[in-house]
Formats: sequence, structure tokens, C-alpha cells
Amino acid sequence: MLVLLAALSTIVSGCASAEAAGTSVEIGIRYSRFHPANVTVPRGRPVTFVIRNDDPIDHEWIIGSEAVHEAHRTGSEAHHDGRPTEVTVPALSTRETTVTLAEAGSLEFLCHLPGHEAYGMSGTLTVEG
Ligand SMILES: [Cu+2]
Repeated sequence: MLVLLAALSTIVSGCASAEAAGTSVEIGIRYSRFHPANVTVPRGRPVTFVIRNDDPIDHEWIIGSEAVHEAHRTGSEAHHDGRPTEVTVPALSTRETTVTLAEAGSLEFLCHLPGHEAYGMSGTLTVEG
């Protein structure tokens, strides 16, 4: 199973070369996966993420440091609203959020609904510049 997941993530990364250098990035959700799973954005400029959930179940898109994710793994927030880096995306809907990332580096984006991260609902946001 791990091998299969690794192979799948390679495929997803491979077809995800639509890395966005602009100020708007589309991230799709299908079968509890993010597409693309690797996104590159510029540092210090507002980036609008358009997150489209094609699944018939709710998902989340949460970006942050490992500390942020650890808090959400054990947290109890069932719904996210009001923080641009933490977005609930209801079934079959699209949400937009605008974030300016001040530091170059790499952040994970995850869905913290039960079981989703373990299933593979994760991605990497690279902040360049
Ligand atoms: Cu999810």
C-alpha cells in the first residue's frame, strides 16, 4: 500500500507541473487528493488560491508550519472560517482565499478531517524569492 501511495504521489507530482508563478492558483480536490499537489508561489505578494472541491464530501485546505498542522491534528475545530490560511471547502463547492507569504520556504497544505491526511490529502507549497 505504501508503495502504491508513493507511486501515485509521483504521478500526481509529475502531472502537476502547472506550477503557478502568478498571483492566482487553482487547486482542485478530487477523490480526496489535491491537484496539483505541488504549488509554487512568489514571496511577499498576495496570492489568491481558488480551491475547487469536486468531491461529494467536505474537505479543508490548511497551510502552515508543522506546529500549525500538529495543532489541527489534535484540535477540535470542525469548521474553518475567518483565517485566510484555513479554509473549509464544502462538498461540490469552490472557495477563494488570498494569502501573502512573507517568508521563502516550503509549507505543507493538508486536509485535517479524520483520515484524510493519512489517505494522502496533502500537498507542498513552495514560496520562492
Ligand atoms: Cu479532506
